[in-house]
Amino acid sequence: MEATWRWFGPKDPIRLEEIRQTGATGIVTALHEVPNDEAWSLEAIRERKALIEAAGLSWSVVESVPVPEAIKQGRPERDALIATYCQTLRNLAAGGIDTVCYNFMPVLDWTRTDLSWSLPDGALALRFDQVAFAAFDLYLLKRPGAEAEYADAEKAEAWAYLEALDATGRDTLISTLIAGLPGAEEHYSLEQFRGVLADYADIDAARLREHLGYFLAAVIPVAEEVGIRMAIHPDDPPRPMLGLPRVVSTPDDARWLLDAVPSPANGLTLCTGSYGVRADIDLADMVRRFGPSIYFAHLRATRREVPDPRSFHEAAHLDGDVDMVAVIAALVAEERRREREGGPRLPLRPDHGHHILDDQQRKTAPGYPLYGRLKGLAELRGVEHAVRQLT
Ligand code: DNO
Repeated sequence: MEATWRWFGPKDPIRLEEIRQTGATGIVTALHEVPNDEAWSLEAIRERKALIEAAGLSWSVVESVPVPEAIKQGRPERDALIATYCQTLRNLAAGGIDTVCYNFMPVLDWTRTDLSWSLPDGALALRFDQVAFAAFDLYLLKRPGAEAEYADAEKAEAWAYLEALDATGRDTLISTLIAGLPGAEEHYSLEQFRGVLADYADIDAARLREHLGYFLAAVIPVAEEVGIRMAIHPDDPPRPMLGLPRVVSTPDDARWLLDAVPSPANGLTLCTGSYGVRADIDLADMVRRFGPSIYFAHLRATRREVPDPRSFHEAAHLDGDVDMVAVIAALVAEERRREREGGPRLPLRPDHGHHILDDQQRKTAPGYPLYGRLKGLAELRGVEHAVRQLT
């Protein structure tokens, strides 16, 4: 498998020369500076690729070509935006890039309530606290209809949580949830956020799935024609949020997606951190079931909390609820099949990492520190190495 590393472009405080020493050989990046409704030019793609190659690395995966909200909402302007999306895919293929990660989460990309939660050893982790989330939903966002979705005990707990926060704490919670985490290209104020939630008033899971199907029917044939593999990233967390539907949360959703437009260009990102939040998903089994359609892997672990398993924090890569050794063993088996039958190597990246050691002095994006990810990658590569040797 190809070890890769997410790099946010020339503005990333972690330099390509440093990434070269992590053990990664591939880069995962995007032209983050291009607005979501514009095509990426071939020239800009070539320029970014040359920069990466000058550092002795290769551009393995695009993460992400973002899907504009109007496409997710099925608005009339979606056809023009889908044409722009396809142009980006054509330009990426012409530039020599063949794997594209994307997601179809309405409004929000990945979501956490705390970006620097202290672990007993002093490492800082990302966390999703259901109580903080409810406090935001009920008393800061004041979402219409929210009151009816929570039990009285949950409301009381959320209220107590809110009361304990000062003004700065409340602002931090709001911006953590809606101002956009790295890689999420949409950023909202509370007012804008209420507006965009209202745009989804009539969009339930069935309609969102229709919009996803419409997008796939238009985009996958173009991707197939130019030789791009599309790898959809699952919802994070994998469940509906704030009254918004989500349709890429389970193995059944993945099956639906692959069957909607069967094509070698239509595939998955296996994110063990996102799918792994659900206790009902066996990730190694998912690899065995969907192996040939997995075009990219995000390896990361979360730990569900007690008493409410909807709360979780990001654990060390080998120390969460997911059986990472079993997942890597299944991925190695799939990789060997590809070696025999001639398929693309699987790019994987250590997804997220704790902020440890000097990470706590350097200003890197939440979840994307240097040493924390380096440690995660070293552990994952160690497991892969051992699995390969012993099986
Ligand atoms: C978070 C990332 C996501 C991911 C997108 C893919 O760390 O895994 O932002 O890049 O959902 O489109």
